[in-house]
Amino acid sequence: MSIQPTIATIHVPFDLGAARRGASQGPASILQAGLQHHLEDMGLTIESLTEVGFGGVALAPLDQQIEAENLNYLAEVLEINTRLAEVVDLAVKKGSFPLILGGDHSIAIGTLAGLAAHYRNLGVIWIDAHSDLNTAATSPSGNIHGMSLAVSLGIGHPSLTEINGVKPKVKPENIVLIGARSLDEGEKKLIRSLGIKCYTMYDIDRKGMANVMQEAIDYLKDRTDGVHVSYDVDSLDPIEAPGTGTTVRGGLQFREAHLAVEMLHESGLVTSAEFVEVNPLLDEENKTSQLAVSLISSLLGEQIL
Ligand code: HAR
Ligand code: MN
Ligand code: MN
Ligand code: MN
Repeated sequence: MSIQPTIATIHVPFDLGAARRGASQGPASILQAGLQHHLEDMGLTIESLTEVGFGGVALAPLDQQIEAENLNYLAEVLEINTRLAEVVDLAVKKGSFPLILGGDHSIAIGTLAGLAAHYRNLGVIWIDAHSDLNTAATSPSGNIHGMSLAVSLGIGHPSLTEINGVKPKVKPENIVLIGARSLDEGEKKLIRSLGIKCYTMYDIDRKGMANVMQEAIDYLKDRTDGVHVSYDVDSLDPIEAPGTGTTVRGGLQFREAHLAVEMLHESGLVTSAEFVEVNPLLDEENKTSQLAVSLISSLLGEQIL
């Protein structure tokens, strides 16, 4: 980002894609941890915040029911993501940098649906303990936050894969997974059969984060015309990020997590980002929300010196 665009902050207080409630309070908590001031101090222009939600504390059950097996809250996930796609699409049209705050990771469906029409080859860096490549057939839980990347590849319930028309939203060769350490059998098969680039925790241990990120950046820079960073905070070790619904031991350390986004900023490739799965109800003294603020700032160019 050589010319700093305006940041369009989009809040998505939604958690019905996840197993546990609370990620819906993620955006408010990240805001309370000082995001706005922090970004303003960095000299960034923040566009007035947009909220995509059901507006209200409790979610009124939708009238609409969709017949579907092992797809929890499909109607609600569809509704939120349809609306989110429109808001993201508008932000890109205005020339802003969309910064989406989740919410559980099912909202990546709407984010990518909103971005898709604007790029011929959108790159996606998916930083996550999981790959979110399940389908209703392979998911052990039926929770759609574990399926959002598959949906964006065009694999999943048609109501979801068809949001905003364009399908698929992203091509397998334009995706890089970083931090994976909890993959279901069906997901492993899909990663292998589609040849998706995947840096597991093993790879990060062996090569070091600096090498992994350099490889990821070199891989994406010639083949993509924009890069979206989808940052699931459960990629971090639970010691650093306890406030998230599906923690997995053996994750990214604080500096590894920051180095990844610092290098992404430096690459100049990043055109949008989302930070998801912050669950303040499970957090310890707002540690995870503060971490999110710090990671977002680094991705947007905050430097140590
Ligand atoms: N793979 C498991 C499932 O599909 C767990 C998904 C976990 N949640 C996330 N995704 N936070 O990144 O149910
Ligand atoms: Mn700071
Ligand atoms: Mn995820
Ligand atoms: Mn995850």
